[in-house]
Amino acid sequence: MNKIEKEWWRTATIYQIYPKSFCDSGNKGTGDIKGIISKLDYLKTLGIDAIWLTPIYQSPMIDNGYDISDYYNVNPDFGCMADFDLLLEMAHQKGIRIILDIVVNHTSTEHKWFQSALGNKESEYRDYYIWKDPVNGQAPTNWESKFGGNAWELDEKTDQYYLHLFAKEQADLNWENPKVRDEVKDIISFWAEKGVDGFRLDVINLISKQQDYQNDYQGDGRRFYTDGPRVHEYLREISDAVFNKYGSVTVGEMSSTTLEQCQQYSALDSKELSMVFNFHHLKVDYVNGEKWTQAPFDFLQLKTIFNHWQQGMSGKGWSALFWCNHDQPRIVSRLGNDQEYRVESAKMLATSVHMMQGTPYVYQGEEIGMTNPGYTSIEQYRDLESTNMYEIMLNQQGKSEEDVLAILAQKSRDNSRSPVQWSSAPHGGFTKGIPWLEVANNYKQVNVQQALEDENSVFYYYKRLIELRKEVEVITTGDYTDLAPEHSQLFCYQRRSEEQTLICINNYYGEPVEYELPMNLVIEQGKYILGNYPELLTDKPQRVIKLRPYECRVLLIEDH
Ligand code: TEU
Repeated sequence: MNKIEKEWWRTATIYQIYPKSFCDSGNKGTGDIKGIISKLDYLKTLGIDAIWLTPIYQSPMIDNGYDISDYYNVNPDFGCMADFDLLLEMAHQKGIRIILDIVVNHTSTEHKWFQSALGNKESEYRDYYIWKDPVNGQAPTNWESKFGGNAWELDEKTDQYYLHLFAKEQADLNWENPKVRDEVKDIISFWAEKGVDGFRLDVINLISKQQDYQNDYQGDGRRFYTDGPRVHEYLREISDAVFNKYGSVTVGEMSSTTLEQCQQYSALDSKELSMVFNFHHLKVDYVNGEKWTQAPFDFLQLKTIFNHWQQGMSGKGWSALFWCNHDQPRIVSRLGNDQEYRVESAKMLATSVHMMQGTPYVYQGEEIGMTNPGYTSIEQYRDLESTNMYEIMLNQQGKSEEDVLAILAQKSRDNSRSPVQWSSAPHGGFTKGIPWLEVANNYKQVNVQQALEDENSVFYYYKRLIELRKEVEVITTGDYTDLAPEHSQLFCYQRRSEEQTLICINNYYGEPVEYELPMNLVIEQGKYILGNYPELLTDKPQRVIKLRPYECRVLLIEDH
């Protein structure tokens, strides 16, 4: 595995910023680039190696920037190009790399290409998008948009539909058209030339659609465009032309994908991408794969998925390790205990993925154990997916408003988009104005200022996780074995390399539990290198361990 030592991102930790909710330098009520610049020293203290910025480009913000109308200019809500250039320069001065979000499965319908193509079959940009004639007076296929409703919208002037896998304001690009692929290369090259260090590729495994556009009588249509027929060809083309030319680190967001596909996307020869996000572990609280439901999470399924991917990607591909992002609820509320055991369970959940092989991503606020905001009325929500689904669940599925609001409080993407809580000042110190989205009501207790003043805070625990990845080689190169796959509350796995054995033990529940370490482990040579009940670190490891509620421990055995 000597290739692993070579690339910086194999031992790095990447921090995700959703600019709209990160820090407002003024009183607009929305975050901006100047606000990010003001927090670079905080991020340096945390010890992260790179920042992934979600889209900062010009956009009507229907989908908060994932609907891009101009790839070459900064959204004035966030600032100007000079602000970005300053952020890039100052981040680099502090040894922090910058990764930008590239959304090229679709553009905004406000983009000049789409505006030219709409209502005009002769436009030079018509074939940049996917247009189909009606079938029996209806949409060309029965595919569903991921935000609810049909995935096609009629252009009445030309009596053709255009495809939109997401909102109708997000028109899918036609990657079959080489001019589209050339435009994408130009966009990425523009930002790479400025010194951007890498790119996160939004739903990049959806760009190649099966060209027969048939109805789906078994599902919502995703099987006809997910990991499609030419996706690897397209990625190799872009990689050769741009990513490998600039040495960019790349991470692909893979929607509904498979292990085999991800082994290919992130193969160690980097012909396509450096690494991939997959979401299988974040569907264990879905009922029959349906997100908009309420259910306790399936713990055994979670461990099975982790085992499948850790063992499957070992020596073949490279995973982005994460719990949180701007689309997912806060993990401490979702799988932990955001009340009595908020600190312990936040640390335990972090440990259980940060000791795995891959590159960990920390989402803004996760490092201080931020929780879901607990909204109680639809007026508090801003995300179009959530407001669409509110209407659908209420008016098409017949659910009660009480049930719908309970589901939104658990699953809405706004759960992760409430502003970062910097201090106990009004609105958590996020803005001097009125925030675009309400701050969680626990900001006086849960905030960065409090965390920095508490040596046992979640913040300093994340800082230690980030350091350990650089200090302990087995975390990066070791194999993976689940030591208790059937255990109903313990997630306990082993990482092993030639010189080191690491045991990561996590109690996922609020009840105490005993665990006996396998006899073949020479624990006399071991020492605890991390734990979320601080006093244990001086303990001498015992064969039988008594774990307290949400307790985790990391045991390292140096095999000399
Ligand atoms: O997300 C794609 C994706 O898979 C999620 O949108 C998921 O389908 C959705 O959250 C429903 O659970 C990416 C971006 O991360 C997301 O913010 C964008 O809305 C989406 O693509 C469209 O660009």
